[in-house]
Amino acid sequence: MKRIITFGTFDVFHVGHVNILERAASFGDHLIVGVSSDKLNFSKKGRYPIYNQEDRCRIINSLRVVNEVFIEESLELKKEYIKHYKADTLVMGDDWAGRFDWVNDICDVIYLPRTPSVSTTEIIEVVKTLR
Ligand code: C2G
Repeated sequence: MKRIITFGTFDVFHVGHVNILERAASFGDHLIVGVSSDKLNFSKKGRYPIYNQEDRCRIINSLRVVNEVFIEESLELKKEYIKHYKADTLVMGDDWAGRFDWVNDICDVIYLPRTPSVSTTEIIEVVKTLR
């Protein structure tokens, strides 16, 4: 039984998120998702997500390929989360390529190509122009 872990904000859920979660799930038998907290998002991006962390967790938890969800409070706690959830493999999109290699002494690290031409930021920009 192989356990996969991945992390993300997954704000304004879109098909790029579906793709990475389905591909992450295909590497093992059990997919655990760390959903970045509202506070963590504010500290990284200088704004709060559109959907709050409870709603983002509910959306991720409702997906067929996802087995477990928790709130990720800090990027530095990766190893603690990996150990706590007994993950064998960390999967991330390649916008994070190389950034989590420091956990590779306790699990495998795989970066998958991002889905082109879709992002939460772009969706927000497009919605802003509608009237
Ligand atoms: N993603 C993707 N294709 C897109 C958009 C996103 O494959 N077009 C992937 C990202 O690479 C990431 C996941 O979807 O693996 C979640 O993306 P975000 O919600 O943007 O996550 P982020 O804010 O980068 O948080 O601990 C890590 C972080 O908290 C990641």
